[in-house]
Amino acid sequence: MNQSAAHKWLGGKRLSNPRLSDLEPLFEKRLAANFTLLDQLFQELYPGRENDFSSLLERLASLFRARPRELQLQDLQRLGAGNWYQEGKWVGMQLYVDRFSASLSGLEARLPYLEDLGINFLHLMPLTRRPKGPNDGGYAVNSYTEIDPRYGKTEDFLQLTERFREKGICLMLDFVVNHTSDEFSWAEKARQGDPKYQAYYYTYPDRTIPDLFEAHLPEIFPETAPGNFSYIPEMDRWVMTVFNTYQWDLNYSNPEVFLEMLGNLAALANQGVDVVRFDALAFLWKKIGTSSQNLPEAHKLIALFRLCLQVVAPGVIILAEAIVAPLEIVKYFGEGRLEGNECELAYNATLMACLWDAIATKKTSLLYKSLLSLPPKPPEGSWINYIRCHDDIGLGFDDNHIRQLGWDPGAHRRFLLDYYCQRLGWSPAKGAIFMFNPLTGDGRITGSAASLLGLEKALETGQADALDTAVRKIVLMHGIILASEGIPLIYAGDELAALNDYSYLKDADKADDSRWINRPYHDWKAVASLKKGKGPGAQVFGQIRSLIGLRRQLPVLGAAGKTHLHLTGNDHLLLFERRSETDGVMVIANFDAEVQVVNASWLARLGYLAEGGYHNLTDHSRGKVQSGLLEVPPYALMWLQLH
Ligand code: OTU
Repeated sequence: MNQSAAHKWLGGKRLSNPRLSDLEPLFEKRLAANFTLLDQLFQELYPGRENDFSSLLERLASLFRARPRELQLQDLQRLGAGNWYQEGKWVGMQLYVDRFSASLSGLEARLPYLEDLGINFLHLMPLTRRPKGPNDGGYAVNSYTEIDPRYGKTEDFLQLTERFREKGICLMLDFVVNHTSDEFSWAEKARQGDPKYQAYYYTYPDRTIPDLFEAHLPEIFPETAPGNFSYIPEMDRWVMTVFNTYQWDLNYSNPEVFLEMLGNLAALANQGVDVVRFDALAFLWKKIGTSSQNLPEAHKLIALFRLCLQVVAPGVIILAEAIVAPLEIVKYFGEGRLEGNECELAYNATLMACLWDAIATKKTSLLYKSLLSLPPKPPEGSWINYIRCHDDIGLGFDDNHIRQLGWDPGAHRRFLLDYYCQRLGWSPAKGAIFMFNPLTGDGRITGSAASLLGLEKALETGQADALDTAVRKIVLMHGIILASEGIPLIYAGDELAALNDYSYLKDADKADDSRWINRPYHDWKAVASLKKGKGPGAQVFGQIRSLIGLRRQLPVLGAAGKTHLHLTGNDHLLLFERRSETDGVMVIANFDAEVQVVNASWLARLGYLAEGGYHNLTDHSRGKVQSGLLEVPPYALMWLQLH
């Protein structure tokens, strides 16, 4: 930390916007506070590029000036309030605006629905311009800031973010930081032969370097985009395309790319975005001879973005979209000197994958093993807890854990794919397989929560007990994320038990991507009949809504409670406690089709039973304990409060 060093780099220049005169000293203060690490990381990533570092400092000054005053003030409030994202009040939903409400103004009209459900944190899927043909649901970007006309105008978006601020709704948007579309202006110029922009991507005149990379790179979309490079005839060069062929990987070894992308990030923040989801951030740095995922340089680069935001928009936080091995995920909160300087939020992909494992096996053994071996996250970091998102469900377990349970990792993964992807006649699940790779046997799972949990099949057969079981499983899964530490995030439609959407098969631009099966259009007819409805949709909605309400009433389920995982010896159950000094909730979930039992005297000793009876907050049921055992019905979710 060194004020005068920062001053020197700025050439002694002072900021001149008079409207911000009262905020002005903040820039230098913040820069000075972050200068040492910023300087170190920049020199390590870009040795000998002093001129680019001066450009970075100048850019930071202008980005600071460009931040709207209202947001500057919000930054100050948030800095004063501490870790605002760790307050217990947040309950999130993820949605595609076109599929939920047709447009941005339509979304404004639907806010009462979300408020009634208890949602105050929204992840809106990509909104900016994208190619007309296949565009990976907007993850191929033609612009980082211009709203795609299909959603409305930029003014509609700005108006919406203002409404969100009035109502206290937190807005999360994507920053597709790893790649642009092949129609992005830089890609266009590269294609026309401009060497400056060819150097914004990884482009090569022949296969020599691509082949060296390929020797160690896995394939992300092996069915539809095999390999990691695409030949572009117009420029007669190969370009790195790790995801789809129309998504060109940005070359962050070029400091100009970092500078430009920082501008795009700040512009996003300045539109009123509170949480920036760094898409595919594990892939940001490439190195021959490695898988080019989770490299130390990627962490440094993310920290560099974070430190720059710390100077220009410190109220804005970053979510790590790192759907990677359990031990790698937690590193995105920042380790060592990067602790507290990387991402504030990360997806709890380990919990997510293990919950699906528990449903299929009816056992919680792998869930416990994975959770117990997770390194603790730093106190500044928080999880986003979810049961599924717009993507596939990957089987992100540690093979060693599977082995330690006496199972064979290959066979276990095959079983899960078979169970969820309709290869076992007896399985209630109705999902689809995504990106099966015959070489490795790897594949991922797609499907809406309700269809994966048996509702679609139950409706087809009309069996009442199967219907009831599916509803219980949907509530069970949501009840766990709603009682977990961090921000729960529900996928829009799952609260209504939405089934798979097969309409994508008729759309040539989507038909080869089975993730569209789990991105249904919101069923407003079902919403309109909720009051009268007694069907599974209405049951699920009613119960999820009431669990959200309970979460709000019980501060211990929010920020106040620490988490204690309890091993009971019964491998069909998950038991965890949220505990503060004065309050506690014991969460009990039964993943089995039979009644399972918990030792009642142990529960009583901890304070979760009174006068020999229990009170389950989730359905207000009360009951007596018999023969010293608490009975947990099939697929039941219990929240017991400390007496
Ligand atoms: C992300 O996911 C997005 O969530 C996807 O919707 C995009 O298609 C993709 O990036 C490209 O922008 O491969 O199947 O962590 O799992 O980053 C999903 C690795 C994906 C990947 C993840 C990626």
